[in-house]
Amino acid sequence: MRGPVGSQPRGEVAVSTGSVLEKVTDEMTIKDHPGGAPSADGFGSAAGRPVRQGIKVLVVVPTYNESENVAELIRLILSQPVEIAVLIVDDNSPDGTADIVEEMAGGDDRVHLMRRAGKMGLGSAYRDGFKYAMDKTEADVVFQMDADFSHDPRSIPEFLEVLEKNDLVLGSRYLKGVTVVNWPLSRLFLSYGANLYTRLITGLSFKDSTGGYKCFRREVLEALDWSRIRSDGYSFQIETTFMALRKGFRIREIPILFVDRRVGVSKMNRRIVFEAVFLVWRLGFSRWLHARPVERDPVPLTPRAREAR
Ligand SMILES: Nc1nc2c(ncn2[C@@H]2O[C@H](COP(=O)(O)OP(=O)(O)OP(=O)(O)O)[C@@H](O)[C@H]2O)c(=O)[nH]1
Ligand SMILES: [Mg+2]
Repeated sequence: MRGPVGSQPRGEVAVSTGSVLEKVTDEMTIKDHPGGAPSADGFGSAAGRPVRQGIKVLVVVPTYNESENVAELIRLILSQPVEIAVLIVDDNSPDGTADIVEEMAGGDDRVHLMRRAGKMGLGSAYRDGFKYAMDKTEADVVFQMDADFSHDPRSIPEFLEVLEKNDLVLGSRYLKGVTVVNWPLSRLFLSYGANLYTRLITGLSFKDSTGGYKCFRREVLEALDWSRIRSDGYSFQIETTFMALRKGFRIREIPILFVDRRVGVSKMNRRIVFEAVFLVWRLGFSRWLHARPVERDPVPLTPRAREAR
C-alpha cells in the first residue's frame, strides 16, 4: 500500500524531500521551510525557493563503498528546490556507507536507507529501490542517480521541467557533442561504441541509452513488468528504457555534464560489458517480433492538472 515516506520503520530504508523548478509558473509557490525542513509525509523542500506544489520527488541512489561521497551527495540532493526525498540502497558496503546514511536518517525523515545483505548488483539495487518507491512512498517522480557525483543533483529541476511533457527523461552524455569530463579515451570509446551498437541492434534512437541518470514518472515504474527485467549494469539502463518505449511512454533525452568519479572505487567490470553485448541482441529480436506501439500523450504531471482532466 502506498504510504507516507516518513513513516517507514528505521533500519530498512530512509528518504527525504525538497524540490524546485527554476521557472515560476502559476502552479508553483514559495515554500518557507527554513533550511529545507521535511513536511509531515517525509518530503520537504529547500528554503525560499519556488516549489512545484504537490509533486513529490524520490531520488534512488545505489551505493557500494561510497562513504567518501554519500553524505555530501545527500545534502546536495536535499537542497534542491523541489519537494524531495532520497533513498540509499546499500549492499552492506564494507566501508560503512550505510552507517553514515543511517545517522543522517536519524535526524531527517527525508533520508531513507535500504540495507541489503551483500553485493547483489546495480540492477537488483534499482529494482528493490523502485519497488520501495512504488509500495512505500507517494512519490510522483522517481530519479535514479549514481553516488559518485558523476551525475549532478543540481540538474534535477531541469529534468522535471522536461518531464512535464514526457514520461521518462534520460540524462545524455552524447546529445550535444560529448559532455564527459575526465574519462580516459578508452572508457569513452567503450561507452560511445556501446551506444552506437545499441542503436544499431535494438533500434532505440537515443544517443545515450546506457547512462544512469534518469527520471521516471511513477506511472512508468508501475507499468513495467519487473519480473522480466533481470539485467544489471549498462544492460539495466538499456532494458528499462526499451521496455518503457514498448509500453508507449514518451521518452526524451536532455544533455548532462558527466564527470568521472572524484573519489572511491569503480565497480565497472567485464561481466557488465558482456551482459550488455548479449542483451541488445535479445531486445533486437524482440523488436522484430513485436510492432512498436504508438507513443501516447503523457498525463499532466501535477495532481491539480490531473484532477482537471
Ligand atoms: N547497491 C549497489 N550499488 C552498486 C553496486 N555496484 C555499483 N553500485 C553503485 O552504483 C553506482 C554506479 O557505479 P560506479 O562504480 O560508479 O559505476 P560506473 O559509473 O560505471 O564506473 P566508475 O564511475 O568508473 O566507478 C555507484 O553509486 C555505485 O556505488 C552494487 O552491486 N550494489
Ligand atoms: Mg560512476
